[in-house]
Amino acid sequence: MYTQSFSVGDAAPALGTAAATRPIPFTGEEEARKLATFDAAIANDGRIEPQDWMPDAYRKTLVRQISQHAHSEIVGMLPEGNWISRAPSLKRKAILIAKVQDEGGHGLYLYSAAETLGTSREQMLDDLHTGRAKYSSIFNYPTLSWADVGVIGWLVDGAAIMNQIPLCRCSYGPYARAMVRVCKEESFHQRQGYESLLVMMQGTDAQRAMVQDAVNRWWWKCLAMFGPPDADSPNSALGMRWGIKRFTNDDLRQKFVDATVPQAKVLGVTLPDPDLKWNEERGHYDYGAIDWDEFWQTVNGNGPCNKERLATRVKAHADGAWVREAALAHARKQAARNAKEAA
Ligand code: FAQ
Repeated sequence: MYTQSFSVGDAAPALGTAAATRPIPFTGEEEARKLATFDAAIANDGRIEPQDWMPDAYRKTLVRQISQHAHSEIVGMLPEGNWISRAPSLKRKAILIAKVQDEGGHGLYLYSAAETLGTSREQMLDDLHTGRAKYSSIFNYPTLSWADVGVIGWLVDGAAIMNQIPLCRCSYGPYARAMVRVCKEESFHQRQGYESLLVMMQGTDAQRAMVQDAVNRWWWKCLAMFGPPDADSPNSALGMRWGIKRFTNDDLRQKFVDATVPQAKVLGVTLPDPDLKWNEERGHYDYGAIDWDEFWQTVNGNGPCNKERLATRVKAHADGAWVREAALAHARKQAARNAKEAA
């Protein structure tokens, strides 16, 4: 998927090497020219590719956002993965396995996209495993019932799509291209969640109560997923100026609320917000206050499942060491065989 991005001339330093990431020692005039080319590409809604010059701060913000996004996809496999062995039918189990596998794939595309910026996967994983890197707050809450799996599909994937569709137009080519496929898959994830909830809502009173309970527990966490309010979002201004983000956190949150209220009506559930009402003047739904203290507690490592999630990822990485070693040994053997045959 990213091969065209790696298509740089022989003289260029290999991506991921110190030479690739070191700022080029421009003369003042050269630097101004490179910056003008970059600014013009952004202004014309063009794409920046890995081999193009880019300001260090642009590179840094992309590595931060894309790697956090990749970590979210990988950690995001855990809450739903918890239900694979307990899915209520073979059909639901097959769907859930496929969905969780898709999330793993999204993480891998995204790590590849971040690697094109000169940061190694080992570095990114180390940042995650040592708690230096963030991942989405939403994956630090427990999945207590089967209805949680449907609600994650409907609301968490729904929120993820709302945030990620504009990222298909992100100014950084490899990220934008990765997001096209991710969004197509997330859209299936959202629909399977909604469909599974529709079935439960046509079932028994106990099933309906289970769905309502799951909606009550996840609704506010999904609204917080879009990130802090615009006034408290330090990265938004530059992200918007550089065409990385196309909408602010609050704009995307509002779009999500507006799209979800009619879906909740069709489903027959109540969204747990007494202040949720249509505002004729604004042409949007008003909604109540989000608990930002709880959000920051969770982002800073003190949510209900943070420690468990991180410990699971660290263990999975350690348990997979032999696979990585075997793959490397196989690659070395193959390279030696190819070299021998070529000689
Ligand atoms: N959780 O200045 P802003 C998914 C941090 S994928 C944790 O507004 P920005 C698929 C933020 O990093 C879900 N931290 O930051 C799936 C920053 O900290 P830093 C993930 C958060 O970057 C579904 C600080 O707060 N999606 O769900 C959160 O401009 C189902 C200040 O914030 C993406 O990553 C949060 N919710 O905007 C998988 C999409 N929000 O880095 C499995 C790409 C904010 O300065 C099952 N990312 N923070 O230390 C983005 O669009 C942006 O990065 C935002 C944050 C919107 C998340």
